[in-house]
Amino acid sequence: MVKVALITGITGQDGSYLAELLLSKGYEVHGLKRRSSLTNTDRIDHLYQDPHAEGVNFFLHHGDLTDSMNIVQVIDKVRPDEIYNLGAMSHVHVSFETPEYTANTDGLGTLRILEAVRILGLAGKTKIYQASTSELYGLVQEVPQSEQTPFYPRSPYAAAKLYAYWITVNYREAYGMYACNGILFNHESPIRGETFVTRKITRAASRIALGLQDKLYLGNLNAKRDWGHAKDYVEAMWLMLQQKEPEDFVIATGITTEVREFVRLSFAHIGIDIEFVGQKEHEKGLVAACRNVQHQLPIGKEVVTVDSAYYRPTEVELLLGNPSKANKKLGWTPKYDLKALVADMVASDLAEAQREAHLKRNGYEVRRSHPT
Ligand code: NDP
Ligand code: GDR
Repeated sequence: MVKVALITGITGQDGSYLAELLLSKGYEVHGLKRRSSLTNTDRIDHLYQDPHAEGVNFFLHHGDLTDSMNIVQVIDKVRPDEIYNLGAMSHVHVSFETPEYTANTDGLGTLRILEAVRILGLAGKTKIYQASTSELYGLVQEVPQSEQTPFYPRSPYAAAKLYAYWITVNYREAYGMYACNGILFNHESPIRGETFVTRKITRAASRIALGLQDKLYLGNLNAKRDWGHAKDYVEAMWLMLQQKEPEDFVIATGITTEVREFVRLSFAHIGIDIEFVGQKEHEKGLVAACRNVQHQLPIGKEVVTVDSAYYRPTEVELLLGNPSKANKKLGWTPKYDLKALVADMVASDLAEAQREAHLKRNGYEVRRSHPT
């Protein structure tokens, strides 16, 4: 029997890698896609199949997590064996500007999925994965953070995800549903959104090295994150739905790194050594050495500047996960370390910057959005 999966957030970073993984395992994959005025399917275009062809096993459905009737209809039509609820307004800083929308999508959206499965009588059939987050830990209560560490959310995003976490636990306990939370720490990749800090850094370092950009503006350089690779993390999502009993799991590498260090590693990978001088909002990153770089940068040039516009009203300073339970029960360990992650992201962003530089040299204007 072919297994059927429904992925919300299929057009996002994790949705794309998870869809690839499930297709490689022989699943029929369905995805919820938002209507947008410009195409939002760049990350999954390589998976597209002509619906008129024989043996199609990849399908997209228009929908939105804020629309209960739509969710009920899609789940009724697909009747999935597994639902991966990855759809969310996932940017922590933006959630301070759109708190109500974030609560509706990230919090109530999860309820809509659970309730749809229940009222459609699929509670005994459909397994549900909820994309929970290390942001739940927020203000440090304990390090490293495990499944037992108390939560203290520090943003509208984290507060919405806290509701989603507990409603998932509640539906599991109240209705015996196979529903579980993956408490995933930060995971990145070459297709990470350009406004998350890692991708903003690898993209800017590549463009600065090729003379396409002058400077990189960042917020809090002291924050520490436990960064892994999204490819490893979608494996863990799948494993969580293949167990006998539904349980919640922390997924992390067990190593934490400062934002400042991620900057250093990314530039160094390209051949630019950075020296940080000054403190807090006056801190700057200056070129200390420049090797094998196409666009030679003068020593002492300021390439990183702190801009307090990127500070958050409340910050999560330190995340460090303890993945022992996932190591033991799921047999999960990450294949990528931070160095390999940086190498993968920089290689991809350098290639993109080279394409951009080539077009520019030949007189073509490259219209790109400028991430903040
Ligand atoms: P992305 O921001 O890359 O993708 C989010 C996805 O959700 C996109 O497909 C987006 O659609 C979709 N979406 C947003 N709002 C709605 C809505 N109202 N209805 C339906 N779909 C919607 O996130 P990631 O892939 O990085 O993360 C996946 C999930 O995991 C998210 O829930 C995130 O909060 C959570 N998470 C992520 C971590 C990480 O480090 N990446 C760590 C822990 C948890 P569109 O493309 O149209 O914008
Ligand atoms: P995060 O990721 O908030 O951890 O949420 P992000 O990459 O946005 O920030 C990480 C840390 O870097 C600091 N920072 C900056 N962040 C951004 N975006 N832009 C900047 O210029 C900048 N300068 C410094 C931030 O203050 C923060 O401390 C991600 C998302 O994927 C969530 O959906 C997910 O739940 C968590 O990871 C785990």
